[in-house]
Amino acid sequence: MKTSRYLVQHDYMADPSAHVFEDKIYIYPSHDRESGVTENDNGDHFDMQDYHVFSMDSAEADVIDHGVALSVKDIPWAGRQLWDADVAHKNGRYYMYFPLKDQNDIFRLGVAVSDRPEGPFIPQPHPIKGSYSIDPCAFEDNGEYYLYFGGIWGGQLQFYRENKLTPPCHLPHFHEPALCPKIAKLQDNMLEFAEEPRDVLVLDEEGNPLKQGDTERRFFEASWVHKYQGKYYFSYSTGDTHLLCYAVGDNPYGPFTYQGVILTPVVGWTTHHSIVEFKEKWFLFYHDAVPSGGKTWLRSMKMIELEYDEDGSIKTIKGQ
Ligand code: FUB
Repeated sequence: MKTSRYLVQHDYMADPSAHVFEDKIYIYPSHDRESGVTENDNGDHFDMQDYHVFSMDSAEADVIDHGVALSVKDIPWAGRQLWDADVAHKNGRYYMYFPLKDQNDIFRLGVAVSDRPEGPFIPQPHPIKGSYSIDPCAFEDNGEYYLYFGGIWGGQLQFYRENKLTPPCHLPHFHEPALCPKIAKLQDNMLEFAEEPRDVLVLDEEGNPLKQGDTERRFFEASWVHKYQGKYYFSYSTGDTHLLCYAVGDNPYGPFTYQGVILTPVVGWTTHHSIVEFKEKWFLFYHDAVPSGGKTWLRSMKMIELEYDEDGSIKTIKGQ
């Protein structure tokens, strides 16, 4: 059994998005803090104000904190709450995609640009046109870049139908198909969507979309995509049932067929991750709230080696 390790002792960091840039692992987490905001189902207590970037020369190395890379005070359209971000590299530039509530308290996705993987990242003046909800995940495939996003409850995905904000819009009923995460190809300049966001379908073993009432399998938030042995692995959190799951497909758009659990519940309400290959080993980056004594808004990031069975299925890791 592989063992996990905490990556940072001096601060609270969550939702780690890990990538290999310049032969190192770079980690882009959310920066948790004690804001004093009362805990609620909208996630108002996740009141983050900046991002730090971290790097590691090897999987065993100490983690270097490169300091603040982007701050809410520098984002012209900012309201509040910088949640889970991700970074893509193209032609020597680094693009950070981040969710943030605008001045009407609606989550939009922004992009900020740097010449270095550790930043600082300079935000664009406006959010990405047509973007909404949370948890952007940038994925490159054959020179094309895609952004996955979405999250229900506090992530506001349930406010939208066919990419339009149509409140009051509720979650589907128990027997109806669950709300889908979204995908949009990015334009060459990496700053805008090249198409209308499309649904990412997660299917059961019979080829039917997972239902809203299937709470141990349906999508909640935290999209991540990686490729293993020619297959596309879409992984995500089931939110209120606290599992990290995955589904497999043949191309970035899916559909993806549900396969199983990557990580059983951790201490803390949220679970959120990334998966990356580094020097021929695979790693799961995630978080839990053990060091803060279970305060779900004060999370600590961790990593553990991820293993596959011969048929490509991921071996389940125990969160506790
Ligand atoms: O960190 C704030 C939010 O909590 C993230 O955006 C969600 O995925 C959950 O981890």
